[in-house]
Amino acid sequence: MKKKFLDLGKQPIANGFLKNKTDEFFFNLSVGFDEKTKLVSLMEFVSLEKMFNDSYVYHASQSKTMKKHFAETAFNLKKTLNPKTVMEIGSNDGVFIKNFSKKNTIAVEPCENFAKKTNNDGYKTYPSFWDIELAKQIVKNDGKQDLVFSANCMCHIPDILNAFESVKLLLSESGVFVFEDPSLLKMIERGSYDQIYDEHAHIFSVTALQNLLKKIGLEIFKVEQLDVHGGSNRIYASHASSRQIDSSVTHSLKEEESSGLDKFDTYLKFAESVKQSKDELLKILSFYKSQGCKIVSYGATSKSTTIFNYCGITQDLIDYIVDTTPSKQGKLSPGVNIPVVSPEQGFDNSVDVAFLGAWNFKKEILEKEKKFLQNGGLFLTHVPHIKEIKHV
Ligand code: DWN
Repeated sequence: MKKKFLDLGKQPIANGFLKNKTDEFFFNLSVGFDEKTKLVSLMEFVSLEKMFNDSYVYHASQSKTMKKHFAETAFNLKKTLNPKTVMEIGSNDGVFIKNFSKKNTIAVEPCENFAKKTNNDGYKTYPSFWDIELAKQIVKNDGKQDLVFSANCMCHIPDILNAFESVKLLLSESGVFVFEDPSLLKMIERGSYDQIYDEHAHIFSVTALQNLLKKIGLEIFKVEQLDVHGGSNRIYASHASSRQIDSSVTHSLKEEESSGLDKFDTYLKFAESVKQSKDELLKILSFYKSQGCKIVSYGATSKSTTIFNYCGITQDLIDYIVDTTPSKQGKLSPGVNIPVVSPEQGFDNSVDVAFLGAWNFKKEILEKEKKFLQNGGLFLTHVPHIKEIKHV
C-alpha cells in the first residue's frame, strides 16, 4: 500500500508540447511511498500510450554530455563484459546502441518515430512496450541476451515487477542487466522535485530495487553513482548467486539508510521543502519581473513542465523557453502554454534572466553561454536551492 506524501496538483503530459492552444489532458500528480518494498511511485499512473507514441519529442542525443556519456558507457561495457548479444530497452534515437555492432544488437522502443529511425539505421528494433509477451517473442526470434541495457526507461514502467521478470526471462545464464535511472537519494538531497512527472512512474532507490529484484530472482552485484540527469544510479544485476557482490552495493544501501530513505517521515520533510522551493522561486521571478527584466527559461524539459504547472508560472513571468530540439520549437509548453523557440531565435541580448529548466546540463549550458554571463546576464536555478548564477 502506497502512502501519499506529496501532491503537485493538476499536471499535463510532461512532453506534450502543443501546436496550438487546445483542450489538454490533465491528471493529478501525487507521489507515495510503499512501506513494504520502500518504492516511491506516482499515486496515479498515466497510460503509456498517452506519453510514448509516434510524436514523442525527447531526443537523448540533444546534448553533448549525454552523447559522451553513452559512448563511454558502451565502451566500458564492451571492455568489461564482452557480450556476444546486446539488447537495449527504450533505445530512443539510438544514442547508446549506435556504439555497438549492428550484427549483434537489437532494440525495443515503443515510440514509433524513434523505432523507425533505428531500424533504418540498421538496428533491428521492436516498436513495442516492454513486457513478458515481447520478451518471449524476442527469445524465440533472437535468442537470450548477454547484455540487456536500459537508460531512463525502467523507471517509466508502471508494472515494474513484470518488466524485471521479462528481463530475467531473456537474460542468458551469465548475462548482465545494466540499467540507469534518476536516484531517489539525489532527488531528496537536491530538492529536485521536478524529477517527478507522468513518465517517471517510480523514482528508484537502490534499497527498493534490491527488494524488487530479489523477489524475482535477480541480484544487484554492483552500483555506480552517476552525475547525469541530476544524479543517477547505474545498477548491474544478474541471475541470483551468479556473481560476486561488489562493495558498492552495501555502500549505497548504507548511505540510503542513513539518509532515512526507508522512513516515511523523510518524505514528509521533503514535501515541506518542495513548498518552500516553490515560494522562493515565485518570489525571485516576481522580483526580476517587477524590475522590468526579460525572463526566459533555458531547456524545455519534462522537469520544467512540473515546475511551471505546480508553481503556476505562465507567460506573465517567463516570456518564452529556448530549446535546441526542432520538434519542440514553434510549440507551446504543456499546461501553461509558454512558447518554445530556438536559442538562435530567442537567446539574444534582450534577455536579462534565464531560468535553468535543464539544470542537469548546467555545466554544458554555462560553458556554451559564457557570453551571456559576461554581458551581465543571469542564470537562475532551483537546484539544490534557489540560486543566482553570475559566473561560469
Ligand atoms: O527520463 C527522461 C529523461 C532522461 O529525459 C525522459 N522521461 C524525458 C527527459 O526528461 P527532460 O525533458 O527533463 O530531459 P533533459 O535531458 O533534461 O532535457 C534537456 C532539454 O534541454 C532538451 O529538450 C534539450 C534542451 N537543451 C538545450 O536546449 N540546450 C539541452 C542542452 C544541453 C542545451 O545546451
